[in-house]
Amino acid sequence: MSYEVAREKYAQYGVDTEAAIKRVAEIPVSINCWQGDDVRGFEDPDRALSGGIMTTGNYPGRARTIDELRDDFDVAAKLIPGAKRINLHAIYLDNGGARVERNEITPEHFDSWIDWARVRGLGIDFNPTCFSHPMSESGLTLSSPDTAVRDFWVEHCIRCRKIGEYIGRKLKDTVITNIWVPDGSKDTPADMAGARERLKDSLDRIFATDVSQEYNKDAVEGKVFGIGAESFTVGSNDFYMCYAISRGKILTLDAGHYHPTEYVSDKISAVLQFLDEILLHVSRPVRWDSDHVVIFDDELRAIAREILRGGFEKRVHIGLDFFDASINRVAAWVIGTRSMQKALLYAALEPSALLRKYELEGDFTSRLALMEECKTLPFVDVWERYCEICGVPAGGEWLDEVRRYERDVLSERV
Ligand code: RNT
Ligand code: ZN
Repeated sequence: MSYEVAREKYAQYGVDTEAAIKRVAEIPVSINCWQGDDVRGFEDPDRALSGGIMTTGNYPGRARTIDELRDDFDVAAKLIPGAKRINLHAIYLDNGGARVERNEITPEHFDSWIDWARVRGLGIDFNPTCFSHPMSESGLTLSSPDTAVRDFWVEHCIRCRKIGEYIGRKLKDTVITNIWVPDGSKDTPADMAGARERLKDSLDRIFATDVSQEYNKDAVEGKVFGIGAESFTVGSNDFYMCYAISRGKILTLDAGHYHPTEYVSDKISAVLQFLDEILLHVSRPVRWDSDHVVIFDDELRAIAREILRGGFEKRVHIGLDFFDASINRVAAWVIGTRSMQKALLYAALEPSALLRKYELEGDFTSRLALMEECKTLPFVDVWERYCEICGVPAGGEWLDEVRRYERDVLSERV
């Protein structure tokens, strides 16, 4: 059998393929629900996406209801190996058809998600939605000079933390509630300090409410720019890095939120010297923060490698963040998440101990030689074995399932 041959080959470098599979199968990947419906949610799906982020494309079959989104997710999840969580945004509430304002959402609006997740053994993560709303139209939310606007979003975020806690308690799990706000400006601001002071103050107010850390952990996500907010981002990387360190919060690193020559893979081991935990938003920026579907590329492999080399699985939470409306959305979920899983397995199969030994000995020739040899080891056979153990299709035949679903279900959505 080809797997046995592969196992032998890896063993020659001191790598135990069975152990690698086991290790990776236990690392949860939080799948972003918003890939399924172009970040619309169910509060008011007709409302345009705003906040400087954008989906492009109009591939048919977008999920329009909570049931459709869940059905689509189920189809995708059956084709993805490994431990899964679902990452929800506040706008994905189950409002039973009634209009519920963001400063009025309650934990009960997520009861049906909890029941749904429980039977599937899925963990849930959560996010306040501080965009796509009249109160965010100015481009500023938590940093707005308008007290009413600020108060509105502070209340929303506090409620979201409580919802996170409620979900965690119900599922006997820890939810990560991640705050990202779109605040910034198209043109050069006159008072950056003022906006940042207001953001800091709003965040402090949000976190002043006591929420059980056992069931909910807070994360904060910065970025570099957004569409229509090219000149200034209030919650920049520096802002949130300092905020997270000084307040003991989880820092979220989104792969699309840095200058094009900066890499999240390089940041992981840096920030973990000072922070207990981080959350990743694994994404694929193409020329800008375009949120393309994640693929098995160099940076994805580097991110996974950095997590596994350091043994940081418990300290680095992996979340995905992409939204592509130009291809089959279920396939997008499968491609993106399988790619993440591939990268994790690929990283787990690295002969890290040997590489480190060469490095410490100053034998950079052997280090480079081994790194290059590893690239062509029979990874596919181990990957197929992993998929087989997880009971999901090993190769491209997963697409047949998605195509069948597209033909029978998605194409009927008009
Ligand atoms: C935006 C941030 C944020 C969003 C999601 C929808 O630039 O990356 O994480 O993509 O919350
Ligand atoms: Zn993100």
